[in-house]
Amino acid sequence: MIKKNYDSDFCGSLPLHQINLIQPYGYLFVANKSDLRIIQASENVNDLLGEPVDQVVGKSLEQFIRQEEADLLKGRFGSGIDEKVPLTINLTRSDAARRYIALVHVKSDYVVLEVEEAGDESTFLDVFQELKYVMAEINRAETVAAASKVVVEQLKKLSGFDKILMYQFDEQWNGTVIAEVKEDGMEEYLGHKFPASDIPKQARKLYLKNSYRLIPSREYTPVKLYPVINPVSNTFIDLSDCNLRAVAAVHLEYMKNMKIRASMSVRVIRDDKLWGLISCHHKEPMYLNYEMCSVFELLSSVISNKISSLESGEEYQFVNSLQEKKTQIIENVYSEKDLVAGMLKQDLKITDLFSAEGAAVSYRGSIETTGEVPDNEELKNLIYWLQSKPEDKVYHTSNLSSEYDFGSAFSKQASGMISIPVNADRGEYIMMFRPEVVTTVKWGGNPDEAINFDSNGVKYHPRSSFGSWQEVVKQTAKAWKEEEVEVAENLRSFIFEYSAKTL
Ligand code: BLA
Repeated sequence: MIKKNYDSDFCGSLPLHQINLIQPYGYLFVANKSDLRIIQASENVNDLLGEPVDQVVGKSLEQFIRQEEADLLKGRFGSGIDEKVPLTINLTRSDAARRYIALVHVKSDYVVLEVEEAGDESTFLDVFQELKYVMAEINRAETVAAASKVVVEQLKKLSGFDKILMYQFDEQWNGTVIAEVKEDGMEEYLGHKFPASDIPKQARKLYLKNSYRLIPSREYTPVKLYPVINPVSNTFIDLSDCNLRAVAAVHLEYMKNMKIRASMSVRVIRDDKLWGLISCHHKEPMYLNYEMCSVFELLSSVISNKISSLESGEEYQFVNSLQEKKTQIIENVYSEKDLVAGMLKQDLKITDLFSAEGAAVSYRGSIETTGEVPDNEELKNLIYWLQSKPEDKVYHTSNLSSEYDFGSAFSKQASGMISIPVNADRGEYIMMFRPEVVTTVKWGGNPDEAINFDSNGVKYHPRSSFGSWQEVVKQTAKAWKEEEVEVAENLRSFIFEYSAKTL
């Protein structure tokens, strides 16, 4: 078990939205909604407009864009859409051939525009056919692994990134690389786990607002905003949904340690929750124009839907088979007119319902068992211990010895336990056991060294190596699924009633 959790404690509390700086691959304007007067802008607007920022601020955006574009922009204000909407603009002051994309964020008091040079007009059409093919390939995949492999391979072809991987979060927000394509000589992360603090919770939360995060070069000079304080809100402007937002220093160092200069990560969402990320690496700086980022965005929603439907399908089948087995066991109890015989003595036993290797039923003064279970004395002591738990709730663990002091003695056959209280006062329980499965977890670098503080205790650094670091996990069984715990709860209600009727 890894010991430290920097996710919620330290890394998770770094404020990302108030960084007040942007990356230099675009320009930022904040303007009044009423007259489009610019109230704040990034200091690099000089490159775009040929006027220093202190002269640009105070003027109206209408002085720089065409009237029809200004009208279109104003038209967006009342739409009620709170997502950033792209708008193509042509700057009247610059080379007429250059088109720009403005990402418009309509806020209650002002509007924020992120401006980037537009790509070649044909870019999207060029990739369109390729995209249709990729979408068909993704949809044909029959497993999450296969769909992930297709998406990383195809995105690598389309974008030219040196490495693309699919990263899936677990319940503790650690993540595992489940698909990877890369150039030769780059470190392999396939099958490796990374601790939650590598992408701490506030960084993960931003993917619910933004479908991707692009860092074209870690060696950039951040651009300040002018004036520093937003004159309407009198605070730093909230940049959380801006693509251009500058990058947290710790992550830039992380990229350096991973030996990459550019990165992009794209969300995979399931049931409104971040399921995973498609992470792209490049050894050299790599800029993707807005059109290409949109391709990633589109494929992110295609793969998200595919993964959702594959997983829902699997869950549906699993729940169905659990329900069928549960019904059969209840029928067995009725036909046998005996709880113990119905659960343990038929072709389909309660161990089959819970994919357990052993079960013990302590009922009406005796303990009957099937399969691999602790010995009788051990079972009795375990029951005393269970009596200290809530009497009206199923208890389950996949690491009994970490919760029950004497559990190590029988962890071979019973590292996992799910127990249904029938009548706790009388020590009546139905217990299912799963054996120990020793596993080796390959981490991308030692997770206990995920963050290292300098001796002054103020400065900190991410780990410097991502080489395979193995953790051997013992005394742990295959985890109980949520659906299995629910079935155990259903069964508890049935047994409770059955037992009351047959007293
Ligand atoms: C951001 N960390 C990220 C991001 C990724 C990772 C994908 C999003 C930005 C990006 O796309 O580059 C991590 N990248 C990974 C992992 C893999 C990968 C795990 O490819 C797996 C192969 N990071 C640390 C520590 C802290 C930390 C110790 O290592 C905190 C103290 C923080 N990571 C951190 C922060 C961000 C981040 C704050 C957000 C950076 C930003 O958006 O400005």
